[in-house]
Amino acid sequence: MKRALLILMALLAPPAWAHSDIKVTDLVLREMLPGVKSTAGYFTLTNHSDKPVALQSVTGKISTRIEIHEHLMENGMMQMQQVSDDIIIKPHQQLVFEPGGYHLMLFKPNKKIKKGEAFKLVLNFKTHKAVTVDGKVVSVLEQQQQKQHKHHH
Ligand SMILES: [Cu+2]
Repeated sequence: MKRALLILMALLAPPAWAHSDIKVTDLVLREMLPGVKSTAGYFTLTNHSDKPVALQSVTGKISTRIEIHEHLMENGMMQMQQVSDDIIIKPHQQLVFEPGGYHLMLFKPNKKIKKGEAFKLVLNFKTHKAVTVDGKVVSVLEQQQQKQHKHHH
């Protein structure tokens, strides 16, 4: 009886984490390679709310130019292009930025991006307040291992 009541309460009451209905995990930037003026970033975004959200842009102190890119097959060749439309994430849907798909491109960062460094990025949405996310700079190898690890689950 008591247990059933608890479950009912859990279903009716708004969860304690209701304020953070957009969850962003695994934000990484790839370490910058010598002689290259840009680098890529990846993360996983989950929309736990009951409304769709529209990701408009990503900003941060680390660079004045951060773009959202996607990979497209064109004439049998993998091409990369900037995403101009908002990315809509439906309720309870996940959006994964990963190699070969959506990714962040960071141009001319304000400092050298070195492995192990921490940084913050801000995700700007159309109808939702901006979300600040902590990230970590990883080496190309670490980033590949992280991806493989994820795919095992
Ligand atoms: Cu790109």
